[in-house]
Amino acid sequence: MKIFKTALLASVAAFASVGAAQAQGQLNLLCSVQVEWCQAIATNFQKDTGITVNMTQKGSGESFAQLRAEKDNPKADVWFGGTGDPHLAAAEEGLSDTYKSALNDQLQPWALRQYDASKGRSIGVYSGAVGFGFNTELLKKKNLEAPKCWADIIKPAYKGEIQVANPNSSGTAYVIIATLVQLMGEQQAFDYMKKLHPNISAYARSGTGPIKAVARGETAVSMSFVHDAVTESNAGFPVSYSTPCEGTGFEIGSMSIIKGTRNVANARKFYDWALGPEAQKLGYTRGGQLQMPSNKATPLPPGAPDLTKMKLVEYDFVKYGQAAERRRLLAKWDAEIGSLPR
Ligand code: S7P
Repeated sequence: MKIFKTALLASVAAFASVGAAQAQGQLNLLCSVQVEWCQAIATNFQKDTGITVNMTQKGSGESFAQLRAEKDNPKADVWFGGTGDPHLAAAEEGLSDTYKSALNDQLQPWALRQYDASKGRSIGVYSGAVGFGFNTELLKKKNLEAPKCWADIIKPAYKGEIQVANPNSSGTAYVIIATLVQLMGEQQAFDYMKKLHPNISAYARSGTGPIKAVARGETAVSMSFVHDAVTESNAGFPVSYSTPCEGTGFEIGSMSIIKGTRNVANARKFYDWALGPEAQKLGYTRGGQLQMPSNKATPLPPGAPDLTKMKLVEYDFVKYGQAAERRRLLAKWDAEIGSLPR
């Protein structure tokens, strides 16, 4: 977890002379995208509005756990980013509040599906697909083919060569499990994960851990969001990606206002700002992130995976976002996969 007081950032110090005189209060932002993007939105929102942003960065699974723990005394005002399923579970558990932005009609239909599924307590801000990230140099050195299909990565040739996150702490890993269940059927998906287990060298804490391990050459293959593979490749690492030939799942990266926030007006201001076309460009232009933005007027970043060209499952966000379904699948994963000997 990283905590940032945006007022301390140099870029905001420059703004201080303009805006400090009309201080507009505070916003406590819980942010579940990569830290570069979190810092960019915190800095730019503060610059645009004069509202001081206190930003904490955590993955989606960990943010959800924090919100649950703080239910009676929430510290965060807005939760920005992270996979959609825990946002839906948070909505169902009464951890987030309803809000209808005037910008809803500028958004992609999938972003509004999240709004409808959460009964107005969450909205889609970006989307990204599940796939395989791989280190092209390491694969070559180990004489391994780049995986193309789910069927490939259970082959004995990949023994100990793959990393994925642990679904208890990672929203990304939960999306992967829900994808497999929807693609194969539940029992077949768990049988598949049992076959996959010997090929997994580590179940990482965060969803982006495995692709970073791929970039550093610590593992050959990751199960990840494929936009994160492009980010690593753009940073100069020998990383590429594929999306499974049988079809794959995707996230609706989401945003929610926290129930009981003491800064409701600032939370709503941030929510509207973050749905706007200019703010949505910051993920790529300032954060180097390559998700598909939810505002129709924001172009797909250059080189970003295009979900409209992929074979995607009909992801049932309502079912797999239900708190009870999430708990059930996680318990089953613990009992049948997480407990397997290593
Ligand atoms: O920003 C990259 C990204 O992959 O990280 C988000 C998410 O917080 C990952 O959380 P977990 O560590 O819980 O898996 C994704 O929504 C996003 O696309």
